Amino acid sequence: MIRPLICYDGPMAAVNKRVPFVPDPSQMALWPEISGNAINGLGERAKRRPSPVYWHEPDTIPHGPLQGWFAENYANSTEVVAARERRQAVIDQPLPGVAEARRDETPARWSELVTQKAIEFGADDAGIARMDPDWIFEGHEQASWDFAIAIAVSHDYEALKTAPGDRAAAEVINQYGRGLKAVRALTGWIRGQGWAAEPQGGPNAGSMILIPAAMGAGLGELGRHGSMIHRKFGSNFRLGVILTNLPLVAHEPDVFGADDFCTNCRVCTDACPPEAIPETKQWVRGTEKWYVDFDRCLPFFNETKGCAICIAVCPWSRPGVADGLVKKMARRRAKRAA
Ligand code: B12
Ligand code: SF4
Ligand code: SF4
Repeated sequence: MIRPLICYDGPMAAVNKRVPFVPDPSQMALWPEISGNAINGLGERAKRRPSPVYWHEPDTIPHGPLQGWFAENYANSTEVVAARERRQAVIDQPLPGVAEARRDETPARWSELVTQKAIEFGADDAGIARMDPDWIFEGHEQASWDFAIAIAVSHDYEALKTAPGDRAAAEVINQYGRGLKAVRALTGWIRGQGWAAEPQGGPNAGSMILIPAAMGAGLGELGRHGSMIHRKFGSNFRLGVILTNLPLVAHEPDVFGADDFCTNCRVCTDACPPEAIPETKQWVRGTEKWYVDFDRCLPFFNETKGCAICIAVCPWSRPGVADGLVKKMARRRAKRAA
């Protein structure tokens, strides 16, 4: 029996999952010997930093040639190409140097100012985490940063729910552009106050993994689909980060019940055409967490201009739903505690 797809009426809703996805042989001819799951540390119980797996310099990673295949497959849509050009214009804007340091504010006041500025510069939400060097990819060097400011920008749901396809792909790139604009403007503002700052946030992986920083900054929880769930935007958002030594006060993680909800929901698992989303948490580099099977996801992702079905079908993503689910999960916690 095919399970119904809840909260989703995009084109893949009609896909019969009994017809297995068969990747394009021209893509698979570039597939390396090593599994991406092995690079990610699937099954490893000891803690270690993440290894670069995708969206790095192509000649430094085994799956690098597949990034070229993705780019060729991506270039046949005018909507997508135009969105990429707009995003590149943001990346090409130079950043200012670091001015003389202002020391007239308290860390609490700087924290208020940076979160206000992030919103003024176009972010939809922002939070602060104490920097953890374990978020830096293996083999990457980074200065010693004290804080990671994480920002979220939501996608337009009407565009995202058409995933996979050109409209959703262009929307993802547009939001990368908006996120980068906010990240770069805030980086410039912090440098203008006299403190070092560096932008992170795509479209390539950069030097760090963004999700644990954003979780630490209170932007949400990790969902079964391997992306984060925010209490307002659900899974329907992108992340950016600013690393800085500006003295700040870190926020608390925001645990509102998304992880708990995922335990009894399998909408993304059922909707993923290559069946890349396992039913249970897995051990990965010393943490038991939700995990997406890289070797299953990537071929479909590459052939569908970035897929995104899993974040589109997630019940938390539909506008107006997340608030009610937050309340429902709070009631469930209260009942369990009674
Ligand atoms: C490489 C990459 C991919 C690769 C491979 C991902 C993978 N899981 O192996 C591919 C191309 C398949 C991919 C697909 C997608 N991606 Co992607 N991806 C990245 C990128 C650039 C690096 C992540 C990475 O190297 N993962 C490999 C290893 C580290 O994965 P992992 O161990 O399973 O860890 C994952 C999570 O568990 C979490 N994480 C890492 N360490 C830890 C530690 C702890 C304690 C916890 C709890 C979690 C956690 O982050 C990892 C995210 O992949 C990040 C941006 C960044 N710099 O972080 C975006 C990013 C994770 N992707 C994102 C998204 C949205 C997607 C897609 C939905 C595509 C789309 N069109 O938007 C799909 C989702 C499917 C999936 N597989 O996750 C967003 C997530 C936003 C959100 N709401 O959380 C990010 C943050 C980009 C951004 N700037 O917003 N992605
Ligand atoms: S992005 Fe990957 S994990 Fe998500 S639905 Fe598509 S193939 Fe599945
Ligand atoms: S679709 Fe369901 S299981 Fe998947 S991430 Fe969203 S809430 Fe969790």
